[in-house]
Amino acid sequence: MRWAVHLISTSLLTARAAALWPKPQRWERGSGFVRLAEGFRITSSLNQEPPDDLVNAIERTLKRIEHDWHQPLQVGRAEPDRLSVEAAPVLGTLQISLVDEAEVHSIAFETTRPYAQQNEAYKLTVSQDGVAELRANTTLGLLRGLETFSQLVFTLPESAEGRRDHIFYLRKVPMSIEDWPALPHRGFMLDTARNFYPVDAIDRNLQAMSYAKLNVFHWHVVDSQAWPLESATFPDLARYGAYSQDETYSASDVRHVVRYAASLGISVMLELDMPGHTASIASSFSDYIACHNQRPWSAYAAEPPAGQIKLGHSDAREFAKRLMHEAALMSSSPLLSSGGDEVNQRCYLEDPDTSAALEARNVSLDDLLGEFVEGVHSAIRKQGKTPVVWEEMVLNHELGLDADVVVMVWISSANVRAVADKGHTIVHAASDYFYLDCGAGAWLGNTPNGRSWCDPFKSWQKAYSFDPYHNLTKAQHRLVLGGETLLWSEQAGPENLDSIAWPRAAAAAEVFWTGGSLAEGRRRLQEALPRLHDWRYRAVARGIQAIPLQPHWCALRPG
Ligand code: CP6
Repeated sequence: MRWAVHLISTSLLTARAAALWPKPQRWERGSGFVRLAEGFRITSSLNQEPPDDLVNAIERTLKRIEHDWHQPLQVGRAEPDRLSVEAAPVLGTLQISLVDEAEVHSIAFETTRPYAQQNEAYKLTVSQDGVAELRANTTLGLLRGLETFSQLVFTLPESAEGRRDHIFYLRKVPMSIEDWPALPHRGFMLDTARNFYPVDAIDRNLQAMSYAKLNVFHWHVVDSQAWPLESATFPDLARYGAYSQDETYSASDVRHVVRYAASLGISVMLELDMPGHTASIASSFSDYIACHNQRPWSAYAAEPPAGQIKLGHSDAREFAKRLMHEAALMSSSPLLSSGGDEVNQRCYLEDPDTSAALEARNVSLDDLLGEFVEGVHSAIRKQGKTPVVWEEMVLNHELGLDADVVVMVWISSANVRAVADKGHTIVHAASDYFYLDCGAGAWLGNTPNGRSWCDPFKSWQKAYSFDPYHNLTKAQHRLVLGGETLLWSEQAGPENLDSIAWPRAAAAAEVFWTGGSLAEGRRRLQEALPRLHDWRYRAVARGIQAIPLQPHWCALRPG
């Protein structure tokens, strides 16, 4: 009897793959397993003291292994065979090393480099002779490898005799992983202006991002409804523009977020969306804002309240440049966004200041807009950063922006080609794949049938089916920098952040890490589901209220 059980459970153990998310580029697997030694350690074989943030990452990984308490997805309620795991070879250490020790930098420093100089690649091997090895070119690569290692560890359920002592084990050994991201920009955009998110919610989201190897926190921090960002240069902005004085981000809050993100290998890309989406500036600097609160709002803005920075107003221009300068000093990403979406023409044409400037100088509205954007971008470049804009800045206006300006394509994935044809670097942010909800559409129900154009609810499968190179020529592939999942917050806040974002945002994370397309067969939906289901359980164990993808025990795969 015991013999029969042994056979069945061994086949269970070996039949089911180890689950990693995102999937590594190269992943060779054996069919054995190893048990973690009681005193399992992660050791550095660097000749020098590892940077503090790497030491912290190692300690976090060890804690995570103990706390995940993760059992593999199982068919029915059958248990893996405890005896065979107990008898498996023991893994005593994970040894980490850098390929070249000439330049050892903190993880935080690595996240601030231009993308061409960022390196997240790593190699991880687990043998049955007691040692696992993790090697990378950078501490950032080591961090990614530590995340991978933590996802390889499973915990044996309590035995039939009710024994609850921990046994941690790795399956599919010997294993060799060689991994690197297909694309350098893998982001999550959070809008903290429509509803406020306390810093602890942002921290939690950063953690979830790191579990999926996302590396950019795109912080859409202010908008027309509220200005929660405290500025040292213009303190009145948040004093009068925030929802309340309890709902602001102080300089030290921002420093905390930037530092915490950096420790997780995430850079913070701030966005100060302008000149549209800026009505909240009118609470403190009303002279700088055109068409503030003008009605009907739908004639003057994409969503209420209306208000845009006056393009021809020299003080307003100087104000915008100084703000952007301050944002550059606060943030860590090599990129900084000046927004530029949904600029409303009528707002400007009916504004006395702007129309006077147009007439006096005999220039077009796009001329003024171009001067405004150039001014703001020069402030960004002076700090060594690259400007980012929403697609309208190159598709709907003739501004003559430099080719190095990064363009976020959001209105439709169909617009990617037009942006590439203009030679701009692209970040995918298409509402038809990567919007977690439909922003103002979800709030105002802005069509006669009550639906917005980006309905319906998009499943994780929808994001997963995206091909980053769709409709681009081979020569244009180099223009694709990456992509983001976006959470607009007209109908989101800390209460539903986890459940609206996770695990859906992890699907996009794998698209941009692993690359390829469903058509090519590099990624497959059927193969992905059990791995993503597994990732979701780990996320829950780690404190993220991610929603289920299927029934707990369902062993069926679609198709
Ligand atoms: N706010 C800002 C928004 C949106 C954008 N910018 C938005 C537009 C359409 C949809 C969802 C969100 N709410 N500042 C567009 C980039 Cl469907």
